[in-house]
Amino acid sequence: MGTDGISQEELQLATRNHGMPLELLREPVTPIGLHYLLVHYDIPSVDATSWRLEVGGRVERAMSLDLDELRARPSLEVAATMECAGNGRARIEPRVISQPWLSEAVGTGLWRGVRLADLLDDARPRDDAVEVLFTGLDRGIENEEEQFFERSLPLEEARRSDVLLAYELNGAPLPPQHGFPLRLLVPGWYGMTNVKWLARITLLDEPFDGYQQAGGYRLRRDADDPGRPLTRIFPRALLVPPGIPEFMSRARTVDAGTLRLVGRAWSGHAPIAGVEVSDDGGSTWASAELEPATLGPWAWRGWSYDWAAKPGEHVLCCRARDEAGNEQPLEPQWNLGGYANNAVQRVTVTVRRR
Ligand SMILES: Nc1nc2c(c(=O)[nH]1)N[C@H]1C(S)=C(S)[C@@H](COP(=O)(O)O)O[C@H]1N2
Ligand SMILES: [Mo]
Repeated sequence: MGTDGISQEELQLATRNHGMPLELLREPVTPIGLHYLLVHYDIPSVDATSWRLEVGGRVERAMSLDLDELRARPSLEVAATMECAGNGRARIEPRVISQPWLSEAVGTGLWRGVRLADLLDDARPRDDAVEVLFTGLDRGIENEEEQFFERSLPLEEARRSDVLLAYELNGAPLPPQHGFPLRLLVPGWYGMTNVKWLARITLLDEPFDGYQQAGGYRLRRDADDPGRPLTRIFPRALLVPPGIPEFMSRARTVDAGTLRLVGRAWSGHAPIAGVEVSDDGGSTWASAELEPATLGPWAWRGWSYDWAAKPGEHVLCCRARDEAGNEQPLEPQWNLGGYANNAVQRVTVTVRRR
């Protein structure tokens, strides 16, 4: 990362929006309060008794549901790893100014709610409906445009059987910061897809071209490039930083001997096919052992590797590849928004003699 100090604006974003402390990678499910957080505008104040979800647009039967009516419907729980599309941005050069994530914008939750597909079946989309727009209650100004936070999904994707309107996280009502009383959950897609504080679902007969779809969250070379939209999460592996940290640098110190390195790996494109570990900054690699996918297909996979830690300085790295053939690059790739940087993690470790 560049050595320039970060700007006041980046600091403001970084203190409002926190990452998951990497030691929490030890937990298969991220405790509430330690899941990463990203809020573009303000956390809205929501009165649960007057709140309603409106479903309309290109449907035969518009609907309006309160929280009790939603909770009375059949529900299911999905374990999903969520990651911000901007994760890794602070390691891209030249620097891209926005939320300066290093690699901690991730977490795994047990999300419970109703199937979006069931609700859509009841609302009966018209033949000309092509997209579903999700509108949150939070309002702000971005790119000089006043807006509610809203994003769309192709109708086909919205009808996937694991796409939820979630009202619980880890067995408790959604906390205010994660979208109380209701949020969208699209397992496998980058974080911005999962619209929080959901108020309205609108079936559209043409693609949505609002800011969060047409301006933000696209891989663009420059300001003239319309770019490609970000959708599914590219693979990443992270390791629990071993040993103890130095306060300022967070460089690690461990004792010589056999040390079990553990971490987790995920991809929104396909199941994880393998994880490799390097102790020399990425010159040589060895395979880690994958744990079974006990949390289901949308949650990260645990992995471990028994490292023969020899005295000296080492740079530990890990990298994942998925069954679709996506593999983490060694170096970041620049793009205008600083998105989807899944270059391998590097952890500096000093091994001391016992
Ligand atoms: N209404 C609304 N939904 C939103 C956002 C937002 O600012 N407003 N941020 C999005 C982004 S960019 C991310 S990465 C995820 C973060 O979800 P979390 O804060 O619950 O981890 O929520 C998404 N949903
Ligand atoms: Mo995000």
